[in-house]
Amino acid sequence: MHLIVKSDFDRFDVWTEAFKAALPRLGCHEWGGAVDPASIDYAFVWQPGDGALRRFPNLKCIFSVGAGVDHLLDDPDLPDGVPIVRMVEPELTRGMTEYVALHVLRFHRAVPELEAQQRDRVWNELMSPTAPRRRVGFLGFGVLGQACADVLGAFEFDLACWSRRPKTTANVQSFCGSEGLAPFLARTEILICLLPLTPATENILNAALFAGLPRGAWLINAGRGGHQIEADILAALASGQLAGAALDVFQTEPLPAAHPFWSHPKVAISPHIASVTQPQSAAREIAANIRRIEAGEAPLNTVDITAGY
Ligand code: NDP
Ligand code: OXD
Repeated sequence: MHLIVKSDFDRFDVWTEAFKAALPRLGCHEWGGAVDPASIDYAFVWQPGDGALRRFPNLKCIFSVGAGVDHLLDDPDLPDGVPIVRMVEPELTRGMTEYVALHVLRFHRAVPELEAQQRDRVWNELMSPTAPRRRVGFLGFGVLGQACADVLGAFEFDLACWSRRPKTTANVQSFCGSEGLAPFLARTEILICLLPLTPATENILNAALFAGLPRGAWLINAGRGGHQIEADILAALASGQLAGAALDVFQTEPLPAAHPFWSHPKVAISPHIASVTQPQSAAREIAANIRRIEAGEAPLNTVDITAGY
């Protein structure tokens, strides 16, 4: 069994070690190295490039390094009929819960304003409500959104979600479909985007959506830069419709040095590291899926190519 690896984030030797521990009989090959393409059974890739996976005629499965698969599905020349598995692994999920909890608490407890006051030596007793009176909403309520809701639920935030299909999670009000979006937005003070990037969700974070939020809402986007119209975020911050934004993803990455977000006092930037796939735990999940495939079973966490995620 042979796996070709193109990760971009971690060194090839880190992944080889992790795969060796998880599935010793799996041969690992570095992308771009000398290998017979016909010998490759599995691909583990991030942004392989258009048509690149077609070079491997005997692929049984493509594993995405990331949870998002837009980097694969935008290839017009993907091999036909090969299942794609997105990344679902416990440490990636944990990392996202940390990022989301950090920024929800930061906005909820007015940390940006308190830091500005400290800089100016201002003693102004800013009051925040407690969590049950803060309305937090998730755009996208899949693996990551649900794990974040579990963590925020421990504080008893008032939670809601918007997804394609209805959810029945305890203590999370469910909205779905286009008719559910307006009522979801109207009740959401802190909006968290954890959607996949698909034709249906591209540019969803736009002026019309911000206008549907209560005035002075906060935005957290850890989905994809393609979800956000950046000029609309800047306009909503200028008008006060948005009070602040925490952005981990951008239309262009790396964020260009001249972009106004860099120096914006109401924007917290991170360089697409809200959460990162961790080799040891990810290799265990991939090994489990390879064992399933080798036993004639369907892999878990496959992508619905028609839905785009
Ligand atoms: P899932 O596939 O588990 O969840 C996706 C959610 O989005 C589901 O609730 C789905 O609805 C909903 N959704 C999809 N399309 C629509 C639509 N048209 N209208 C309404 N809801 C929709 O994904 P994950 O939670 O694992 O990951 C989400 C995204 O997070 C990834 O695709 C990736 O882009 C991003 N990500 C970013 C990282 C970072 O570091 N910034 C790290 C990891 C992921 P339903 O439940 O009904 O299917
Ligand atoms: C992911 C990402 O999709 O890192 O996992 O963005």
